[in-house]
Amino acid sequence: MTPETRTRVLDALRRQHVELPSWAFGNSGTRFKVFPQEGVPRTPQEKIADAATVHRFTGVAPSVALHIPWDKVDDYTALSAYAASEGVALGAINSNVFQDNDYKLGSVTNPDAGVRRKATDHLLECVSIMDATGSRDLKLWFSDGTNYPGQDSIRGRQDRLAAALSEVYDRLGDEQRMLLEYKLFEPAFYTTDVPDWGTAYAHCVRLGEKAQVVIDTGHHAPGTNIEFIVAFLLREGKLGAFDFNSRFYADDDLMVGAADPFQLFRIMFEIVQVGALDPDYGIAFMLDQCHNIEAKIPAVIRSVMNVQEATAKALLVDVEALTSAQESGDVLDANAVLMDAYDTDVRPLLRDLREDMGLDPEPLKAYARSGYAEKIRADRVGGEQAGWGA
Ligand code: PSV
Ligand code: MN
Ligand code: MN
Repeated sequence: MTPETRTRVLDALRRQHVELPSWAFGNSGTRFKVFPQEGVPRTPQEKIADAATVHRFTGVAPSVALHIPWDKVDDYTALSAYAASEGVALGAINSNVFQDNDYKLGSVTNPDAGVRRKATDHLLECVSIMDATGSRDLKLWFSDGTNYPGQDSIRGRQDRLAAALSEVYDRLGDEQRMLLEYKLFEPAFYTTDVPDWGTAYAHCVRLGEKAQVVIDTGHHAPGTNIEFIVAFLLREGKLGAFDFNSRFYADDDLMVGAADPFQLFRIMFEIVQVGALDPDYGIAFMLDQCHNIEAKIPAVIRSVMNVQEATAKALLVDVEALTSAQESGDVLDANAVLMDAYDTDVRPLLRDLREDMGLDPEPLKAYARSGYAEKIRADRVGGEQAGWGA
């Protein structure tokens, strides 16, 4: 690696931002069992404190996304000030129109106008919360869909979705954005109203430039080429954010980079090629994970490190050599250039980066030594521990 390459790569990595989800710190599980862990946060403030701890050890996770109402408080301005006092900012506001009994047949696409009104009002309330927290992004995911052919009109539901999105879009401030997340299936099993990037993209194009698509890496059919979607949306200026996680089967929400580090590298390569890693480009790189059996804070630290490793490898691709191999039609050489970068052990480089940033080069070991885990275990007794959904 030339000194120039090293400087370029380190500079880019120093500026990288990964946003943490508040819900990753709460108890979670499957529909079969939630295994509670000791020391788990009881309040939004404690979730923020845990996220800030991850930032203290990694240096690249300076914001935390909230989920409403899981992180409901009376005073969001005060919550924002609390986050700042812990050294982090509040990031995307995730709406939740999937956990009320009213939403059995859908939220904004429900055949009942009253339910649609309630769901849309929640989304509008989330924009008011963004006004108070200073958040830029409203993240929308709809569990809406149907289970049986004939259950409802596919076209009618698209019309209802478009109407709700447009009402919320009109409420956005100049600096605010709407991020629309798609998901192939679950909880609906026959049709999902926003099942894929094409549907999300089409709604966002109609809405306008403040609407962009979220790619949750776990929300595709097996074998889907996610980096193609990344490249396409980047080209159209419609990629707003990622929900990073990894999966072996469906929406597994495992640690990003655990199941398929090569896929993460390929995604990050599409990002770095157009300079979209820089926070000023406007893409939010968030995690959306649930740590069901592993310790939560170390799992989030590990995830951030996995994103950094994939990014470092992507930044190391010799683009000149790659372009020349591509232009001369040398398929094997082009592939070899990419694989050379992927096969590089970037861990020493990342250790140097952390030392440069005044951090311990080994975040997981430093966290284990810090005593934070013991402290939260001792402190957080009594009260109700937060869980996925509480
Ligand atoms: C849905 O599966 C999803 O990915 C959405 O982003 C939700 O807001 C999130 O999970 C909750 O974990
Ligand atoms: Mn998600
Ligand atoms: Mn998901």
